[in-house]
Amino acid sequence: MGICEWTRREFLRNAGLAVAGFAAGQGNQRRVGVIARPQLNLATLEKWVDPLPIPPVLKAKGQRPNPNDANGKLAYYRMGMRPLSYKVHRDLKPTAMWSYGGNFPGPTLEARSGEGMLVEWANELPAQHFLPIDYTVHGADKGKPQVRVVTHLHGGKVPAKSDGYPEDWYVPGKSATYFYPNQQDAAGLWYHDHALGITRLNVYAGLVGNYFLRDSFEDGLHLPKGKYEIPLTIVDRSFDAEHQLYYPVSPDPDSPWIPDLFCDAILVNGKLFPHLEVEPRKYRFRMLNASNGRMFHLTLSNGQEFTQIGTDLGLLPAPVSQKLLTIAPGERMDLVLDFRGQEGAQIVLQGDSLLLMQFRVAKSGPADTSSLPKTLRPVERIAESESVQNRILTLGEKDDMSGNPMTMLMNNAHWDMPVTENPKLDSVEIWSLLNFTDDTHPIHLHAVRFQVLDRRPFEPEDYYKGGTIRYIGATVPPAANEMGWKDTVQAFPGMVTRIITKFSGYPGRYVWHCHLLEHEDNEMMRPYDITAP
Ligand SMILES: [Cu+2]
Repeated sequence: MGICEWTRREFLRNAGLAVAGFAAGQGNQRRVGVIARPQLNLATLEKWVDPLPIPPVLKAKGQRPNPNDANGKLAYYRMGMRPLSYKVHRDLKPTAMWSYGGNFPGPTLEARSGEGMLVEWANELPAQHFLPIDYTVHGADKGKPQVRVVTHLHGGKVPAKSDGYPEDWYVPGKSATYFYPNQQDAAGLWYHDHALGITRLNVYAGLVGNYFLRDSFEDGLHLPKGKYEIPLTIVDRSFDAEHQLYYPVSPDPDSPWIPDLFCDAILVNGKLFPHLEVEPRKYRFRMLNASNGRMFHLTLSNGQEFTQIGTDLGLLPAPVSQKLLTIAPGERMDLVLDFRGQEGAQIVLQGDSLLLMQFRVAKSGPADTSSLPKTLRPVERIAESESVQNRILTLGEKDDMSGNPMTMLMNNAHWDMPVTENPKLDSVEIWSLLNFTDDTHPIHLHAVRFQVLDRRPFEPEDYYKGGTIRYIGATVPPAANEMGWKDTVQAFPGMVTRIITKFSGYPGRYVWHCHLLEHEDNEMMRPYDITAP
């Protein structure tokens, strides 16, 4: 019955300090979180009454001097973060949210590869937060201002000082102007808040938006575009009986942080149960899972396949068609859906017993002149032999004496401990992510694009006792739709997930972290340095 529920696990534990989760799913228990206010009953809402909104594209406000070229100028954008009162459904009262540019999702930024730009991210929010801050979480202590923001361009290859480092937050009335070089391939990037200790609350409040980077290679494919290219930004939320955002809390009033968040009100581009009128032709959908913690397992009600043409950071070598899409928080999927042959049909996008949106296919329409080529963009595989370092990195959690998760850790290290990952600029490394918990953690590296090498089950206890990895199953190659460039990888429980990347771009301090925002906020994030030679 709970609109939101969260899990607390009873793991094998060792004096309250063990990194938990020796075996995937072992002794797992789910408890319903504290719902302190009456909740909206979703079943009473009429479905498919609101049209799917398309976020506006932000226009440049002229040009500003290029910080890296005394004679050059760059397009300049200004994005204000401010409160928004927004009806997520025709029959609901407006919901108080926070927004980029007065929109949820925020206005889309359109960029061209090779053309840098400047974005001023302005904090125009009030001084008080409206969601439950946990002052015991690292970086969110009572000495800090409640409302702190810093924007990260997820997927961007960006100089460190423009990356949105979690400690680079600023308060209402302040702003930061970031330089985005756009020296990378066409891809669906996105921007969102990244302030230390309260990212989960700022994103939940509404601070997310899309950033589409385009290039001439992609133009040459003649994919569906214009009104036939549509962003689908998916988030789960919970609403109270007054139709306001509800973020559940732990039973401990002094520490309201919860380890996982799964809500069952699903917003697509900000609306509950929206519909989209489509023509019987190909559409390109830029799907983003901007949820705090929910992974979606998506299907279409008519059994139709999704054709995936791109991953987080660009086009796949060839389209991949499948009936089930699993998309974790932080991931993007570039999709083509062909509604030809579905004239007059009403098709529902659904998953995990949740209804997301409806496509209404017209009985006829103009001719489709777009293409879906059989091959897209070559993705040259990085050879393992190029790697100069294989880092073994653990994903775990620390539990209290009752087995409740207290902190999520990577490499058993806290945020403020010295940097341990320090790859050299332009060097290739393999990172092996050993997942000791029973969650899939979507692990995101800033600044780089990587490839998934493989996954393989291992015996956690051997690693604890002797520091050695003993594999207990066969190597699983990446799925066909993971064979492109990625910046977020699903690290499965009980598995070693290996990724390979070249740390090209800019030297400086970045972060890598779990993109389950409840984990990220509670120490499942680490600084790392790309070091100049
Ligand atoms: Cu995690």
